[in-house]
Amino acid sequence: MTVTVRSYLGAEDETSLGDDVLDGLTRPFKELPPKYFYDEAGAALFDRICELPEYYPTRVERAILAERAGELAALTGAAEVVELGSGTAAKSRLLLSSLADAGTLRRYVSVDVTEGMIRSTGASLAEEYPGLEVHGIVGDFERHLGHLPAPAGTRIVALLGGTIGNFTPGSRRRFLRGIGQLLGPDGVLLLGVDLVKDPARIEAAYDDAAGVTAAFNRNVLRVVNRELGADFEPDGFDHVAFFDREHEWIEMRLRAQRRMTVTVAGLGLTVEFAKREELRTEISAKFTPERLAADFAAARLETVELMTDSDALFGLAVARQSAPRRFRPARRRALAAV
Ligand code: SAH
Ligand code: AVI
Repeated sequence: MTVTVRSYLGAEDETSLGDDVLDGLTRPFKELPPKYFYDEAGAALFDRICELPEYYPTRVERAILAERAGELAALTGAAEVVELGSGTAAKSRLLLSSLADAGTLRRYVSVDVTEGMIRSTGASLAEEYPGLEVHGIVGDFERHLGHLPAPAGTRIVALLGGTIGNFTPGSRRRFLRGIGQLLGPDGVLLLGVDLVKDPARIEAAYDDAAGVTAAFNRNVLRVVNRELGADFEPDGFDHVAFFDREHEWIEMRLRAQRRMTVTVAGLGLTVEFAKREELRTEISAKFTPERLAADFAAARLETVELMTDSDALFGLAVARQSAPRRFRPARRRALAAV
């Protein structure tokens, strides 16, 4: 059994948390990046979200994969799955099993900020798939993809769960462009995207009756308290989730119940919150096939197939690098004549 785990999170990441929090809390409209939700407690809360009746993305994406994983294995003949933001890899096992059955699977590479998850999932996968090489990277997929090992053969890069929706539009395209460069000539991107639908359905998924998403949202304040010596009172903030119809994304915010002064000792920072002032903690963009195609085009990718469920709730896109642009002699001649 070969499991290798490398961590690229270190002192500079505490600095990067500090910089992000300083930036976010001093903006005219306060915000914090969603990647800080996922300490061990946040990761456990996310797992509970995935089981909620209102949170359809996990269930539907799993069903699509269960139906189509065999086709994906046949289409790609992949030797390697590189999963970004892998979490517990619950759904990726469907893909790994199909590739193992097809006899092509050699290596699974996971990248996640949550170390415990990388270690425990890596150990379980190595046991479940005898002969599988497992390489775990504890790191930030926006900064550490340069540490991926060289490809072990045809690659599938998987970004599941709708995580791409947590990027703002410009960084989303930049990120997809970076992923394109990891694919090589034969590799594909497998991208889970939540689709635009009735806003009430989306809002319910982010504001569940049991209050698990609210606890997940407030957890980011606990992370900042612990890591940067802040004194946020998480229970002094209300969970807010609403669908922004113009941008077609859900926003999660935390709304101060009263006027508050928060100190972030590690940054020597004091922040004032007005009563009902909101702090944005996440956007989760929802896609149409057109938006996805435009993002892919901007990232020099093209859709091979967009697999969806019969209610078009969620999509699983297969994309590859677009063919390089052809040399156009006629246009060059015209330019030369000017
Ligand atoms: N892919 C899983 C988990 C999705 S939750 C699924 O589909 O269910 C998002 C995952 O991405 C979490 O495990 C979180 O720890 C990880 N994550 C979030 N931001 C990250 C970042 N910047 N770099 C690496 N991992 C990140
Ligand atoms: C990880 N990510 C895709 C989830 C989402 O749906 O945007 C995180 C989440 N936030 C609230 N519920 C789940």
